Amino acid sequence: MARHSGTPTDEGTRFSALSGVVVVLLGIAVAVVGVAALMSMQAADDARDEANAASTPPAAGQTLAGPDHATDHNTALPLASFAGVVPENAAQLAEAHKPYDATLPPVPAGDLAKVQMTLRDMVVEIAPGVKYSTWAFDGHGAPGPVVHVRQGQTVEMTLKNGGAIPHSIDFHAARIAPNVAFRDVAPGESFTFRFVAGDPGVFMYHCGTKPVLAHIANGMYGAIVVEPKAGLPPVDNEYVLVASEWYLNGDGIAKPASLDMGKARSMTPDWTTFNGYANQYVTHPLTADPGDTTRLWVVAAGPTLDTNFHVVGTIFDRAWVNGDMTQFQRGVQTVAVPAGGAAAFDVKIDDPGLYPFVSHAFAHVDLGQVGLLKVGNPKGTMSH
Ligand SMILES: [Cu+2]
Repeated sequence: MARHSGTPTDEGTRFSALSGVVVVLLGIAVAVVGVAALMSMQAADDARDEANAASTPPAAGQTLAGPDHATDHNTALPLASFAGVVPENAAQLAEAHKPYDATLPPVPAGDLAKVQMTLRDMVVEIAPGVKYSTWAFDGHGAPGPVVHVRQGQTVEMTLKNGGAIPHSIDFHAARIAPNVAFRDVAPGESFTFRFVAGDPGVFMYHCGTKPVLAHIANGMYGAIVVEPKAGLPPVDNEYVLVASEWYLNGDGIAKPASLDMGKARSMTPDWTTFNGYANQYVTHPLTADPGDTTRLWVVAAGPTLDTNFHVVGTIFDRAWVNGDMTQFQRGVQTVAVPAGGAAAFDVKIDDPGLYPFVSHAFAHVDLGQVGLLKVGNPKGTMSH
């Protein structure tokens, strides 16, 4: 930054005193010196003003003009991606991360299944060292808790809003007037409604408050499994996987990121995940014994993108496509699970090994929607 040799007032005083003594003797010469001094003062002032302008951010609503400055409303700018941006110690952080428990919880006894969730605004990690400010069902981060009931049970849902703005909960497993049951719950309030889980399957639940895109993108989603009354073929392990994507307005490393609505609208996520955290079941695999049949309940929460579910190294023995529990397909390799939809899969695996489960739309794998089913206790790693 340019600096004055003195303040404008000092400079002016000195000039006046000097000119008073020598004006008669030097006449024009002094006038030339004086003009030069004034010009240099003016140049220094201009330089200072320019430096100040460059270092001062524009006021709200004001834009910087000129070819070297982008305006703050230039929607033609490309969206900055933070895909794969993690701190240097990401590997240790991934190890230290406690994975979301994918195990299907048991069905509660009796005819009434009481579910209580308190919505909280909280910061969670969505990838190693990557923090995000979520709106979280039941203080879980994303997804919310898995609800597991039996067909015919009544679900009594109580949503308490501990957050800063209104929220709601929409169960895809319910046949109910949404304007009544899925209504907005104001901050500090609690709301209870009931529905009969009459249709078996696996369903999404989510906040339905407008704009729904923002509420789902901020982590307000989860899975409900409605076990058919007649039961299903017995299996050895059951896991729930909720696929979703995250749209970040920063890398989330130095400070938590929050939603970039422009990216959410243009469907360009920074991370895609199973159960809310990139690659968590690569570092902490789901497990099975050789010969086990494992059931995977998969929900695609979106908010917008589908999941093309595939398990590498095997073929689905049973695939309840679209969560239709009245029939299953056999010998299927990949099943599209639409955003807002779900499906269930059985895989019987005899050979010990590491079996990746992925969205086979491989950009999803690159962004973190991949995990491992570890069968037996094999050595080595799997590159997916
Ligand atoms: Cu909400």
